[in-house]
Amino acid sequence: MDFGSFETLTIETSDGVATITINRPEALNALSQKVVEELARVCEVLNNVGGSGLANDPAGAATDDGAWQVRGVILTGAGGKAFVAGADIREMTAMNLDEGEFYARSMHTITLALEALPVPVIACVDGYALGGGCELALAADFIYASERAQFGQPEVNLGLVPGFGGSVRLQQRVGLGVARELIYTGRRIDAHEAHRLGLVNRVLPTREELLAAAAETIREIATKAPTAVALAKRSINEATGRPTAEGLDAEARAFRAAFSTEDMREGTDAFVNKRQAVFPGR
Ligand code: DAK
Repeated sequence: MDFGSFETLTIETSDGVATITINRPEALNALSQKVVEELARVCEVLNNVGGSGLANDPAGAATDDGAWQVRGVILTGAGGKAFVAGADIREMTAMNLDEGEFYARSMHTITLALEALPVPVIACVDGYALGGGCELALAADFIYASERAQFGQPEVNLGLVPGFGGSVRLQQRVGLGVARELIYTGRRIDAHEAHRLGLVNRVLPTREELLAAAAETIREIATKAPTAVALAKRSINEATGRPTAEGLDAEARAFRAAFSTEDMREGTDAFVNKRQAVFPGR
């Protein structure tokens, strides 16, 4: 899988795990326009995982060999001090209204693109995840954190409000009351409080253990049917925030699509015949 070259990101793929590292440690990995543009490019490439058309129709996945060479994505920040310390405040002060809107829309596109990827994304937060950084982490499927992680939506300190989806996704993750308190106070919380609130799935002592735990989870997911995982992700995202009946409708459509996959035939046949399933990924 060819990602091209980047100024502000590094991408490594190993054993089905693609690790995207935002690499601007001198600015605590703040989301400059360049970072946003490069993240958009990576998402475009990753959207082809599983074969052409998979993201839109897992049941019609292409059959090319190695189509599922990436089974999950780790999103993290370089330098050990920050995941992402937010929007790039310096750049932002120079933006006019149109540029500000373009910046916000580009970031929205990225968070939606991460949610639309046919494989799970785990944000590995080691250090600060503030403002746009917390919002970027919230666009991942779930978050693992190191002991030194700190989360917050400090926009009110700058006379701003969350602009990259925090008003929507934070309340979905932690509930309305907690989201309101975090956004109105701009308060920072540590990894354990974030875990207690349901913002973070797991807390690991060190960066190495954090990344290893996320890779291990992706390898566990990689033993499952790729089309089923993709469809489950899609139906969960489609159901989020919708009335129950609409969520159930999304689930029923995903179930129907799963029924038309070879993965489903293989998985159910393997169970009935008491053998290990070998999923073709289509
Ligand atoms: N942007 C740019 N540079 C940043 C930065 C940021 N968000 N955060 C840190 N840096 C830079 C610092 O300026 C410093 O650079 P030098 O002075 O060395 O050149 C370097 O990173 C190291 O930072 P510090 O010296 O401040 O490090 P400390 O350990 O003392 O403090 C800190 C770490 C994370 C507590 C502190 O840096 C901090 O408070 N940073 C800002 C955190 C923050 O407020 N983040 C939220 C940003 S607001 C919009 C849509 C969305 C948004 C806005 C608009 N539209 C609709 C247009 C989103 C807004 C946000 O995310």
